[in-house]
Amino acid sequence: MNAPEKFELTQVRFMRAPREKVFDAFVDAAVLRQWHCPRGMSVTEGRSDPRSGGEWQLAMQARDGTRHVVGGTFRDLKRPERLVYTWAWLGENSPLPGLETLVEIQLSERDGGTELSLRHSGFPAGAARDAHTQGWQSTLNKLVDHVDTRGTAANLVLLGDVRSTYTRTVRMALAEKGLSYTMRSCAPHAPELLALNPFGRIPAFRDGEISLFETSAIVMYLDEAFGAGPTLRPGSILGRTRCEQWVSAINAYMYDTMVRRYVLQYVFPRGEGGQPDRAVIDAALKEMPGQLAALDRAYGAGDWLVGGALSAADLFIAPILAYVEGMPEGKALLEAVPNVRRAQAELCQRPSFTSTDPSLPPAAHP
Ligand SMILES: N[C@@H](CCC(=O)N[C@@H](CS)C(=O)NCC(=O)O)C(=O)O
Repeated sequence: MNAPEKFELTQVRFMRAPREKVFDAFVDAAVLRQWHCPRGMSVTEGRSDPRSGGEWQLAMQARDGTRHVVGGTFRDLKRPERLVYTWAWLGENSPLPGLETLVEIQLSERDGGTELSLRHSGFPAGAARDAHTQGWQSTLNKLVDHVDTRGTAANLVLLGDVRSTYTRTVRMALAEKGLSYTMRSCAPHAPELLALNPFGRIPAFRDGEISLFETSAIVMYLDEAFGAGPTLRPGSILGRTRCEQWVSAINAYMYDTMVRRYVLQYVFPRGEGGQPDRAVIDAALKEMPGQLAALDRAYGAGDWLVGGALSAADLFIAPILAYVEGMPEGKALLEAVPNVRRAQAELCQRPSFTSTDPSLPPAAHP
């Protein structure tokens, strides 16, 4: 059996910020309140008495109102390089009642910024350590957002190709949420991509140490982890499930028909003599009117695929329709679906759409 002291975690993070700023972020109650909780939560109360033997305490609140209180005692404070304090969950929601663990933080200067090394020890089991690892990863992302000169772009990295419709969907979601990020150009199945997505498709996404693949999962994460901007999933059960229904249909059938078997046949012709494969295109063209008519009925007189506001479903379909429109049969196909055309024209006005136009010069893409 493992001895209890074996159950500890370490995290190492670089941030473009002076050590003093990082140190103060851990001990100044006003600053702690701005970041010290995982994404999607908020700090509702915080106090701190930063001297050896002084106490600190924070209350964090989840979206559903659940309150988690944590606190402890400062043991060692050597600004700006070392900080040691105890950590115990308090109150009725404590996952580890009566247990005191230890946090040790070392701050070193590196490349004009700070490397933070954190050790959290004293967990009774691997499950508690792993839950705290996830919590720290997310919480340190918020610290980096807060202190790093690049803001969220120090954490949020999108791997993909600005020409890919799925990559554009995520970029539109990031723009709608007002989040700055780092775009890393990456081809499908490139080693860097495969390290994050075993299926090799683009896009993949990182928030600090946390990584995700599949566009709908990434969009859901952005929506739930960041309070800013419009919510991309409707609030009602029916709205949310309808949104999921359209995202799923776009993923399962419409992308395949409209992009893979139509647009891409023109853009990357693979037929005889380097020509588009007519048989493949004609087969896709047979399916497209039915799919577009289904979309047309869903829009009805409104501008949004689901409910009365923008949702993830609109972000999935808009980049696909934009490509279809530019293809030889595209205009005629869209002529037949006036609701789709009207809704798409409305969406094309949004800054999230115009700023992610794949034909913009490379410098325009973050
Ligand atoms: N279901 C995936 C689909 C992603 C996808 O198919 N991306 C295309 C580019 S738009 C791709 O990587 N294609 C390369 C391939 O199929 O190997 C998602 O939602 O992210």
